[in-house]
Amino acid sequence: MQKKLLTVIVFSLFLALVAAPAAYAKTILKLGTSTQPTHIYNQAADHFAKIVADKTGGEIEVQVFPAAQLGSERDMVEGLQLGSLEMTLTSTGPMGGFVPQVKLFNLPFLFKDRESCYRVLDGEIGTQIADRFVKVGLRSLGWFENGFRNITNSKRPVNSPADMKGVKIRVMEDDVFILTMKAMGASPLPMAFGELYTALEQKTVDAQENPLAVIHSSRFFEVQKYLAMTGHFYSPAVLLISEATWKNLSPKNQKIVADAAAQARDFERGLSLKADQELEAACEKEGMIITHPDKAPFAKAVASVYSNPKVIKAIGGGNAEEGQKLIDAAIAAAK
Ligand code: EAX
Repeated sequence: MQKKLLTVIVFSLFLALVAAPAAYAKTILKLGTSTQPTHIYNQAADHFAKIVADKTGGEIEVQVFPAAQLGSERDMVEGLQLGSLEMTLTSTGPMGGFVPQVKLFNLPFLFKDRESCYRVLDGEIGTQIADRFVKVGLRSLGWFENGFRNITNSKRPVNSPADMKGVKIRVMEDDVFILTMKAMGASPLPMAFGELYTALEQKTVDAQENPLAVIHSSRFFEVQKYLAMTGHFYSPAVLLISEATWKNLSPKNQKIVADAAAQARDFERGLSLKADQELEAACEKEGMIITHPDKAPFAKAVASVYSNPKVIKAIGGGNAEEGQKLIDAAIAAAK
């Protein structure tokens, strides 16, 4: 009898140690994005998921939900704060509403080239701004890339700011984007990305601006005839994890997740560069008429955004002096 009891206890212990972890310890991290499945965000998210699965032996499963299935970029970031979503890869479009200093990166023509972007984002300025996410329940796992944004429209070829006059253009939901397009002479309308294709199709707006990787994967060439390579904004993306989720990971898994994110970031930046090299021709093949305007008149037209007191104060999180310091530091580092 005693022997039988012992066997039962030993067997139960065995089950608890061996079977239970496999059945109960699996962590699922849902990761949402706004863009189409073929877009570089989702290729990078899949890459990240694979590394995490391999390195944790399947203990952590990252599930990717593209195409705003889980809501707009803003909704998803809020989801991370509320605990209804674990991860998102988003543009800075909505991020100024959570950490105002992020608006710094929304300034037009701030960066010269990719080197200059990475120097600022991966250096002191980008790191200090990313560190602010923790206070609002979010944790940055690195600055990814959306890319240099170009203007598409259904009206006319754009060669100078004069061609943008009165053009109704959808912008991301941040006042820096709105003010920039106004300074260019256009009529901006802030709108979530998920509504954009239909808005272009139904002519609610004439124009939009996005990197080639977004324009091509979202098939905007079906509803927009003209593409102008203005590169007026550099749009970073950020991989975010809910701070509550992060805290629940073991130190070992935190390291795996952070390392996988760093690898995915480099992978994604590579895809973004490749997209810029290849997708102009691909858009042309789809029937778009492409122009390469001189950027100087555009930069001149939007220079007033940098001296706008509202913008300076907003970038400083309500403190104009702080904002000006950040802008000056970014300009110097981006040179
Ligand atoms: O983050 O809203 C936008 O135009 C963004 O560039 C897009 O959703 C990718």
